[in-house]
Amino acid sequence: MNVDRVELSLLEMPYVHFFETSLGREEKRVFILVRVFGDGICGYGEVVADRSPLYSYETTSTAWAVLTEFLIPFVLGDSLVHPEEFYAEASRYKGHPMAKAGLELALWDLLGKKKDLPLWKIYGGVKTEIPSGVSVGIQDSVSQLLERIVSFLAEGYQRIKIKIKPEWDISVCQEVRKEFPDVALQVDANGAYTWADKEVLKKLDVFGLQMVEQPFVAYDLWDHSRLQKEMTTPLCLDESIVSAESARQAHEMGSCRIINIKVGRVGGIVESQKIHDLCQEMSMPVWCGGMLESGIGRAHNIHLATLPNFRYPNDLSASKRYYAQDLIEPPVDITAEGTIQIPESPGIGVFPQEKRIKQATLRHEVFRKKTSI
Ligand code: OSB
Ligand code: MG
Repeated sequence: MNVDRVELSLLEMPYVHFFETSLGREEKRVFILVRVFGDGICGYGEVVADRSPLYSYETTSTAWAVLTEFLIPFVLGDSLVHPEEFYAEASRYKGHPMAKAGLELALWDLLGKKKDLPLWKIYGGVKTEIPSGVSVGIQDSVSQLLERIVSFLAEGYQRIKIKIKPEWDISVCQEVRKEFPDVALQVDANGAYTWADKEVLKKLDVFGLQMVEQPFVAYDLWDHSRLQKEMTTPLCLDESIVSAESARQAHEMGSCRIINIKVGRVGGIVESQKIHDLCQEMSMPVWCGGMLESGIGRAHNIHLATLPNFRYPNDLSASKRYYAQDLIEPPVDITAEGTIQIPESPGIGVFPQEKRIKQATLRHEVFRKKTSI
């Protein structure tokens, strides 16, 4: 695949409703959109890094710098760039998985469009629809949380995930369970607890949760393994799993029983597939997490989530749950059964709306192949 031009755009999109986790409250999303051009075709990718290093150390500024200085020059070199080749080359550089993933995703979209195949077929996906869950942030009051859950359930979502943090945990779960005794429910702490909170966390076992996501800080596989031994509810790791190797180690240590795969967190589709395949061998189910992506990043996630070992509802919700107007047509919608149908058009299978992208753009830069005379 010949790439003759790469474009980066910094976009800002307001959420329809603020999103609060143990990391803080956000009213809008700032992220980088990557476009790669080759033979007149454009491939799109999204870098999920945020403005601030809260979820992980990456930011829009660090990703912009790593893309500009290291990753884009490789893609614009004179070789033909297959996304797997890009993955191998990008792996020489330490860290910065979100920057790497954004460009790799754009190359996959370009490849799909060139081959005239939707990405799920290239990845070996096996599903024509995937189950949809919704991640509900911390609200100003429990009654507001309950109201939001009612409306999401009415839309058909198959499971509810609520964000927890110290002081917004046990009593909130109690209220939610009282109101919705049978709903598929899970919680996500984004690393807000420490071993000293073990007794509080163990109390979560009474609520029949599908899983408890990332109670401790990302690097801490050890305390997760100690906690998992004392809890009946499966632990699910998000931030801790950064590669297939860390997935194997988490499995061997018994640090979790379920893994959340995010393309950005692990550095791209190739690494995501490695994690998926390894987890399948280890009988560890996975599901697809989200980073409140625009429809472009979400479309990429949807194709990935068609692989067979994605066995729980994903954090892949309808476009309108995040943004008043998404960047793609058609928007992502969920069926009455709470599923998302997989697009059949080539590449990401949905159509980015350049006019809307332009309206949301704060900064734009074009990188071209150096032409030799
Ligand atoms: O931990 O899963 C998380 C959003 C931003 C950062 C971290 C997380 C989340 C979500 C939202 O839970 C999932 C979604 O995109 O719907
Ligand atoms: Mg999470």
